[in-house]
Amino acid sequence: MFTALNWSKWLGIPENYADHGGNVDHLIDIVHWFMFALFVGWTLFFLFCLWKFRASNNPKASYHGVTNHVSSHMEIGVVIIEAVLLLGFAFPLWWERTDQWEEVQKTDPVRVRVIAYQFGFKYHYPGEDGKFARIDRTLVATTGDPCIDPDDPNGYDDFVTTVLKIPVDRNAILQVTSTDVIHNYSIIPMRIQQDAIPGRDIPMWFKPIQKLETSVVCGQLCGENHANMAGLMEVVSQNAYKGWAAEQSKAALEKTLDAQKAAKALAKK
Ligand SMILES: [Cu+2]
Repeated sequence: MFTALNWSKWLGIPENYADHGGNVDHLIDIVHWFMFALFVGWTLFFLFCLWKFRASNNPKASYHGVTNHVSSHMEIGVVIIEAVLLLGFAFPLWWERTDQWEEVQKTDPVRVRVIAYQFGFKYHYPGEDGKFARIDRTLVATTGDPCIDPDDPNGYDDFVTTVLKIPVDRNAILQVTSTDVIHNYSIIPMRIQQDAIPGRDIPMWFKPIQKLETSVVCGQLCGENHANMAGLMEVVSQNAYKGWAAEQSKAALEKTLDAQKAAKALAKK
């Protein structure tokens, strides 16, 4: 019944593009049905009180107050419904998500580090070898610096972009961090967000189910330009992603090797 009426559309919730997003929307729908029922119920009760206790009918104040237990029973009913929401929907949804963590690792997910900063996002990809460089936070040169250790061979083919590009129908694990204050990395069409905390890499994961070009935003008030802290995200076909990532990785590797050659030549002189 809930899905048939599709309240998410009614509520103006943007379209979902993630594998797990339907469950999130379902919960939002149920919570809104419940709030709607409460709103109607309390409004009727309020109107009933206005009518029943009107001055013309009750010229003398009663000092006994309510003598029946109807309102207590209603309160208990509300508590029960809230418990069902929490135990029957919210917790299982959370369980399902956290339980998946081990499984997601085995599915060859795309891994990207997300570096939030005042005021934007940068993305660090591990390159063709699939291995991230060692991260050394003491190397931070500018705000948003991914802090890649230049001496780590695993990082020779790592590349950094300003747009998040990931393939469709494949799990994505984003390791979210920040170089300055606390931000929040939020992708609304993917029904996911994660705080970006300096000094920590916190994973968030999802699986896009459709190609899409959308914006990502900062969901945590982080400074005077917070309102403009938005970036771009592209979900492309698996082939398009493969080609693009290989190209970026190759270019990064060539650049690193050229720089090393130049440094060696300079050292010889
Ligand atoms: Cu921010």
